[in-house]
Amino acid sequence: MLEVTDRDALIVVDMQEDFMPWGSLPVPNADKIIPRINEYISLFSSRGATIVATRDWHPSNHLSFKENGGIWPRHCVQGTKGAEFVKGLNLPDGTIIVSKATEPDKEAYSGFQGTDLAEELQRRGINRVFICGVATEYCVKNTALDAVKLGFQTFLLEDAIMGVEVNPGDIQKALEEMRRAGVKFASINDFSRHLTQERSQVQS
Ligand code: VGL
Ligand code: ZN
Repeated sequence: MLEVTDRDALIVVDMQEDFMPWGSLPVPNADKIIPRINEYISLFSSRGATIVATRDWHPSNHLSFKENGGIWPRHCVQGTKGAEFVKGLNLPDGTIIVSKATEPDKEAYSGFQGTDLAEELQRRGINRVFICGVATEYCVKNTALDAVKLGFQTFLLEDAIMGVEVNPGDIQKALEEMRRAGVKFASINDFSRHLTQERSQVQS
């Protein structure tokens, strides 16, 4: 059983409109994980954990776009509707928003790359991070691998991630790479949610 404490952080990766099935860089079924992510957000909030939301936040001349020689359709351009956090995602007041890949000539798949996220978590005394969101093989994977390298005990919330699977097998490969690096896997039933208290309330 995992008990969430105030030394834990939940990192919600790139749950933005453009990565939804209706967006410009669709991640199939990305919208299906919104309810589960909201469950994690309320669980972690109720235990005083830190909530982080990363966002892909590109300038319109970003090198990752096909029109600029990159491999992706234009997505998550700073200030546009497509860059907004997806409607229905319940980010609480106090969520740390981390914008990444904000410079024209640099790609950054990890939420730790070119940001002050590591310092902010260390300042708060965080020792475990729990990662969910999209896309499994890109921003989720690179954020998790960096978290391990930085010394955080790192958990992948496997029931709250989705991948793009550009090539068949990409998601599976990414999961194996994370596991090999020392990332632990967890899902909602691994967490203690104080059912005893709920039961006693029903009985009384
Ligand atoms: C991502 C492709 C391009 C991601 C970001 O959030 O995983 N993927 N930019
Ligand atoms: Zn991007």
